[in-house]
Amino acid sequence: MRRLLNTLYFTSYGVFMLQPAAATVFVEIPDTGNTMATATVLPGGTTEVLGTLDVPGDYDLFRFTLGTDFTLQLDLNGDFDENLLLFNSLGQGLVGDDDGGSGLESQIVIPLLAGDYFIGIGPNNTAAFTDGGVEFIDNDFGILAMPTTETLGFVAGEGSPHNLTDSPYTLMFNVAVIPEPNTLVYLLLGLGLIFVWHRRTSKYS
Ligand SMILES: [Ca+2]
Ligand SMILES: [Ca+2]
Ligand SMILES: [Ca+2]
Ligand SMILES: [Ca+2]
Repeated sequence: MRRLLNTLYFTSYGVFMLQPAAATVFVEIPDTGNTMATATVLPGGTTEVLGTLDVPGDYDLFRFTLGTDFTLQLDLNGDFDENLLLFNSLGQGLVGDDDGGSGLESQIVIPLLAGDYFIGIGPNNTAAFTDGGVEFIDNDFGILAMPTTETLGFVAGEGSPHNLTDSPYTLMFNVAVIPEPNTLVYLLLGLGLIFVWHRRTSKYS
């Protein structure tokens, strides 16, 4: 069944709500760091981040708070081959995505518990490294069954740093609304009864 997507926002208390109005945009000025310690904390209410890979070797890390359990959808669009990485509050890897969206764009859809998370952004071959420089998750990993045991030190390129300049991107937060299994059963049951009723009335009319 097609998932219904609604934009959401998290309030100043860090609680995500279904969004009734326009997007709340955060602009990455100045450049956010690529380490847990230097990651920009997104303000409550942010639904969209407008960022830039300004100079060669610019990788971006953001921190945000999820106030309620949600199946979150992250979409990263730009004019380069986007990569997206997601970490829990400890900096352990949860997801790496390269081209999960349209074309080369990145998309992550994952059920998350309330808490703090980090999002890493870069072009193709972006990966996460421990403080000691050991790579533990990259853009091609997909959703992990369990968080990695390693802890994030920084995000960077797997090989040589990228050579992009002035490359803007948009990161969007959405909630994937998936019907409860019970709701689906009742819906199908209802459709079945309507079908039977229709056949009966057709037969006797
Ligand atoms: Ca940047
Ligand atoms: Ca940066
Ligand atoms: Ca990509
Ligand atoms: Ca890749």
